[in-house]
Amino acid sequence: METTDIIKTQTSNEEKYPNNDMEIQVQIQSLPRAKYWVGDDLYKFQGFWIPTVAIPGIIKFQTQFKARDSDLLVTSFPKCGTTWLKSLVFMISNRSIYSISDNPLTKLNPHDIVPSLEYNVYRFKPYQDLEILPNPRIFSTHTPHPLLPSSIINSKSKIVYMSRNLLDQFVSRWHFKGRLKVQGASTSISEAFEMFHSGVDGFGPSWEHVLSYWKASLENPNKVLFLKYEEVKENPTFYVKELGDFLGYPFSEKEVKLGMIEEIAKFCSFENMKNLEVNKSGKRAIAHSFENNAYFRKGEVGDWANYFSPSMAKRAIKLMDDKFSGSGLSFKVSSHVQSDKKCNDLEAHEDM
Ligand code: PAP
Repeated sequence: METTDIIKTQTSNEEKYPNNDMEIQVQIQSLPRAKYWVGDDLYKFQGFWIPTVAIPGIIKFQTQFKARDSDLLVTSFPKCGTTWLKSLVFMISNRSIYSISDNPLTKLNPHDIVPSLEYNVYRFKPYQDLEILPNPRIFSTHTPHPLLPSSIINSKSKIVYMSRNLLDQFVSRWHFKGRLKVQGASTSISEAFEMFHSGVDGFGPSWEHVLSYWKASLENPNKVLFLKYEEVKENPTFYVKELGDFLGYPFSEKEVKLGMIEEIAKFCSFENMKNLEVNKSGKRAIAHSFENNAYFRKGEVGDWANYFSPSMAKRAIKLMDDKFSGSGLSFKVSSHVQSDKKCNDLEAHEDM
């Protein structure tokens, strides 16, 4: 089955069979609930705040997914670089099939090539027959690590996680919300920030999500590769090679000499992906209402500084420092200055 056929099936299923499984709906109604600033309400599901619409898909993912050892799983907290990681994983693992100039990413948005398990594969029914998909199957999920099905944990499938400093993540989500015509459009950035800061956040608390994959990567580095957006941005070729090794698609000497690593890094770069016609003017093949260009905004490190008040910035940096303290995890928050200096600058600014 070709990628385009899979999309056609999913698209028609989405229209014909909205997920209205009564048993799951009843289960959801008994969970703690919170209003959210990005669309539908959140429910506290197995310890995390999950958007209503994603819960049925996660439950079915947990109970029905049968992992293959060759499966590749793209994982992330929303707005941390999922789209980018999908392109990289797809290009690296399919480079023997497609040329750089004529590959499916030139015609489809990365989200339509690498489907989300909770939002696409298991959200609608009848479900896509995953058994007929060729190896390597590549899926994505925002599901926190502790909620992943045992089938994935017990298989030799590979998990790659893209993390990002949470200040840029928040700003990216803030803008994305503006692109979706969703409820909560009247929420101010400072109100949204309070929810982010309290941990009542889609798939959050964000830091719990990040830490869950961070710990899994430390415990099992051959199974979980933990990447940071800021580092991949700084040295994409290094990480293309690293991903090739980790995923089981190492680059041969010949490929290295031919510049294949650089070509893939360049193809998947923000500038190239944003300017592909499909991403400039197309709409999602699976979720029709989404314009592809909503996934390519600025692609920078440190854009939060254009939106945060000094006190928001101070609180967010402190939050990250507190939550990640002792874990060995830290993030670069700016392309110019380090976090300590940024904090000092902010303090000076606020004292004025
Ligand atoms: P998702 O969770 O909805 O899938 P995700 O792809 O994780 O979104 O995040 C989108 C962010 O990644 C955007 O960041 P920004 O709002 O700060 O600009 C988007 O611009 C950025 N992005 C998308 N593609 C790339 C890429 N190829 N390289 C770097 N950043 C990218």
